[in-house]
Amino acid sequence: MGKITKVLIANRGEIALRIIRSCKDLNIPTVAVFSTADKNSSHVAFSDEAICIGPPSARESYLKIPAILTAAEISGANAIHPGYGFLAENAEFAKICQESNIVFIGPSSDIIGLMGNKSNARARMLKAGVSIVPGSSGNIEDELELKKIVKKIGYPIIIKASSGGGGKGMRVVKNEKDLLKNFKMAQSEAKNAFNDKSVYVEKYIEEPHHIEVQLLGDKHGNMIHLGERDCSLQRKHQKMIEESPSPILNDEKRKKIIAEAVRGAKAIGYDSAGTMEFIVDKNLNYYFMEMNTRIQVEHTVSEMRSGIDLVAKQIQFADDKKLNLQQKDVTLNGHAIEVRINAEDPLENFLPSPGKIKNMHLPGGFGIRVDTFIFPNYVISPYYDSMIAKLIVYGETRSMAINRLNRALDEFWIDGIKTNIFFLKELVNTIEFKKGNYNTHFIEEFISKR
Ligand code: MV4
Repeated sequence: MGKITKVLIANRGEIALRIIRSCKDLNIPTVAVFSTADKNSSHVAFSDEAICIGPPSARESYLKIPAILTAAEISGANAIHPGYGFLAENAEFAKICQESNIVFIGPSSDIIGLMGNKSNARARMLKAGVSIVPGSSGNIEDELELKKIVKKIGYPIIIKASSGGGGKGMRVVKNEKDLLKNFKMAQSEAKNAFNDKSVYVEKYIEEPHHIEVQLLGDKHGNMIHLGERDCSLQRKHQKMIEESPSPILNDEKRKKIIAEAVRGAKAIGYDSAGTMEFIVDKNLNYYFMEMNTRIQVEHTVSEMRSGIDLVAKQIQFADDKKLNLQQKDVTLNGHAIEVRINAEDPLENFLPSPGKIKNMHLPGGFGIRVDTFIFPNYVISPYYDSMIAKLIVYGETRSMAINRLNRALDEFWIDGIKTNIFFLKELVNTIEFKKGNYNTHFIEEFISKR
């Protein structure tokens, strides 16, 4: 029991620190890896050991598999947590870890590979009895097949890259005259971006909600869920606000979506923390879209409602430990909302705003959690993602959570760089947000009207 003796964190920023904290709670020593741009970063300061793995460019550091494996070998780490982004959903990396006798903290390489191909994931979920968006039963090979499918489901349709996901390489087609042109463009974009030209087709759902279910499975066949999150408030496929429970679901629909998510994950023997993503239309018809096989940015929302440390569970399950709770032991309390604080300028089309933080103040008090790696005099690097903090609030009710979110945003100040804090304040005080009356297009509409 307990083969994991030291964890290497193959990531940076807030999630690296988040993972270090759970390791400390579990009494597991940690090894940070860092690029030269991150030598003064919090994850380096708060890990037990730290190893420089390369220059600033992610390709030459956080994405460089040989450098990371060498760091594991030098430090004697026998497990790697990939966080999110970078190598988190790289099936090849998970496989190499396995072959090197290093525990990859996540699901097996095979599962990452299966769910990483969005068209195969669809087919697998259909087989498991999960409702999927009407569309092609696999990749679309030629124009004849394309026309047959479109005739069956009708316009509008969306063409997606099989190796894509998270919004990359998608094209919406509204009528016949644009069909072939878009099909060819989607194929060549997919080839360029993912080195795989395969695409598939779905009925395009207008004004949808993006609702996802948090799952937790161990290697002994046990699986629980921690409810859903509504992640519809996003801009250019970057989520900005996530909340749980979803303001649009009634208890009956919620139960059904969650039951399908659990069924789908059980069907593939899923054995880590994972998320089933659904798209939900105005009439609350819901369809499976993708499965994320990593810990997500917004996992904290579910932690806030359940009191369960998802990262600790991930580590324990990778270490073969059994889930020590049943679904009936999980209570999902009240309402939680997360907002992402980014170093960017909402008045300049959200242009990244790296630079030195002169001074800052973080909010606190009852019902507030801030996950961040920043501190006064820290220099935000231009090389990485612009997300610098997550603010998560809890309230007994949605309106209490929104009040508390306002209180916390008022206390949150960062001097020296531009951030989206004022934009978030405007957004959470719109009538639409307060009513829970929004969909995936809301932020773009809000921007064009302000
Ligand atoms: C869709 C969709 C409508 N219908 N699929 C966006 C993220 C990725 N997980 C899939 N996404 C979507 N898939 C069907 N069948 C709408 C989106 C979508 C979107 C699409 C185009 C432009 C902006 C969008 C914003 C949010 C969601």
